[in-house]
Amino acid sequence: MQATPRSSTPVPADGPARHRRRSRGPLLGLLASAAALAGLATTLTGGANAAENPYERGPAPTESSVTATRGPYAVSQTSVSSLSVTGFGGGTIYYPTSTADGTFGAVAISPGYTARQSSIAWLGPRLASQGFVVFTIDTNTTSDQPASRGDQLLAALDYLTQRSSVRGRVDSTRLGVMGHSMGGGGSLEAAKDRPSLQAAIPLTPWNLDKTWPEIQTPTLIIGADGDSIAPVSSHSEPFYQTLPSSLDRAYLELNNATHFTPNTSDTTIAKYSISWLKRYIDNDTRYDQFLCPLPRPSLTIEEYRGNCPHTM
Ligand code: 9J3
Ligand code: ZN
Repeated sequence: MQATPRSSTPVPADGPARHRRRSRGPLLGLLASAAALAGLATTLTGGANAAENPYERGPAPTESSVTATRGPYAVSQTSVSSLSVTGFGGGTIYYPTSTADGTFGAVAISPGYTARQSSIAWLGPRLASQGFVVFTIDTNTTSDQPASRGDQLLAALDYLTQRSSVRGRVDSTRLGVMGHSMGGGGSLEAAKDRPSLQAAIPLTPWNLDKTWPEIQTPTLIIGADGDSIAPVSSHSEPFYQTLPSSLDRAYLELNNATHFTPNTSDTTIAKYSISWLKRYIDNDTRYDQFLCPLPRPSLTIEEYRGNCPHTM
């Protein structure tokens, strides 16, 4: 559904704190010059520009790289048995095979009511190949409600960072949540309960709670124009509209889509999910080009509301 777009909020004129400069002594100056040269070298070779942003991973993005079925990282996967964990139902961890680029941010993803991890499995390799550790989970029971799914997403992130076989590959300070339907409702619950989360992406979310003013995590809500199970007018739209207006937030309504569009490979979901996770989990401003100016309606986008990114 269309509504009058709200104006975007500009970045403060003094810029983010870590970009401010102050005078320094000769030794620090020398180190800074060396860092600048290293930054130049990595820029020229297309590598991660660690001097500018220590969380940046992978080459500079293009329209083609964010819409591709696979990103630059080869992906491995490992199964987590429900018998080996508590607080959620096990799952599959997809992660970049190489350890050469250090740790990665991570995202846990919950399926919806009656569904299992297979229903959201396409997102595992799709997102991990862009440079994230991705944990697609099963819930304890397929009828668990959104608040429980939120708790389970957080239990899965705790398992991932503290006990999993890939814990050494994960930066435990850079975590996000996603989910489909009641799992999307669960991702809102998780963000409400744990404001240290860096990104949330509910996919055609369903929840009886219609108001989310407590959320402090940058949130991209993806709805579907033809959703008759979680209609956007009573789910995604009020969820988005009740997020704090000061928050980095967006509402993407898929055109010609249904409640189950997030259950199969979808280029629009992938493009904006990758951009959101990169921008807010990795602080990677190279992805601002896909989020700002706000996407216009198109064959795949019914409408888009939100602000240009300003969180650092
Ligand atoms: O996870 C979902 O697909 C939630 C939609 C639903 O069936 O809610 C009715 C209780
Ligand atoms: Zn509420």
